[in-house]
Amino acid sequence: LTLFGDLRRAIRDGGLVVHYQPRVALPGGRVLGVEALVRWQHPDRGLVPPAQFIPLAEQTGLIQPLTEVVLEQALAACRRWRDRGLQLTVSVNLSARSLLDGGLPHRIGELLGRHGLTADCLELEITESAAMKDPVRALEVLHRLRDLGLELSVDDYGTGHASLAYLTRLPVSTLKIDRSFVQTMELDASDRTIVRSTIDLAHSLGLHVVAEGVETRATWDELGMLGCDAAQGYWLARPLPETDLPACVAELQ
Ligand code: G
Ligand code: G
Ligand code: NA
Repeated sequence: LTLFGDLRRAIRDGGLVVHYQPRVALPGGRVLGVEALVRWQHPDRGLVPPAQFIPLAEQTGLIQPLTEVVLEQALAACRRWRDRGLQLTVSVNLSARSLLDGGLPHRIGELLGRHGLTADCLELEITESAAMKDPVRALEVLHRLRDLGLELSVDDYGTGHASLAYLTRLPVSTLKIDRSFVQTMELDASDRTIVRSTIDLAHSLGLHVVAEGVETRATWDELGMLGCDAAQGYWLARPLPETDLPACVAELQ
């Protein structure tokens, strides 16, 4: 209960910070964009990881104001990077509840306008399981987001339980392979097979494919050989504060 009150206050009073992890093109190493990942700097508990407060926010209705804070910070950062000549697309994670929020497309349109950004600056990441909570309603909201001109991606691919039939109906342009397969693909033949077939599946469906959780040079090289389009992971860059991004991008190119 006290965590709920603390989280509500953090959302209201600027206690949440957003870090950004580069998404890097294979094989060249160009930085295509960044994923926004929220962190909570708690006054007593220190840095609370999202796995501990996103579920709470979802259960209590705080996810809507939390998502707005993340979108606001991410678009403000995108604006400032652009003003310095850095063209980065920012990807924001949407939770299941946000997928059912019929007012979200309109509010995102307003936010983009207020920051003087076009829709191609923003991508939204959804999970299959979030969409499956209410597949019909989720499709409707996703189509309206797509109509705004946003890019949409399926996150944590391979861990959900959406049918391929439903997946092909989602108006997304990118599949992100869950890091549980990528991290172990050098050691585990079946994980390597899952990664390889997901890359092939994505390309057969005309989608881009991003591997998450690249922790070694060997994994990066292997993904390049398998034709993966882009990657994220600690081997490339950790999630970083906004102001560290320009130097990190310069180093990666
Ligand atoms: O950055 P980290 O590994 O701690 O993130 C853990 C989980 O929290 C990830 O699964 C990520 O998708 C989720 N997450 C991070 N930021 C956000 C956010 O702004 N909104 C939502 N809904 N989930 C987020
Ligand atoms: O899939 P999702 O967007 O929820 O995952 C993002 C989470 O993964 C974040 O918590 C981020 O900090 C974490 N992450 C990013 N790169 C790596 C990596 O290479 N290894 C591990 N273990 N976690 C990573
Ligand atoms: Na994500």
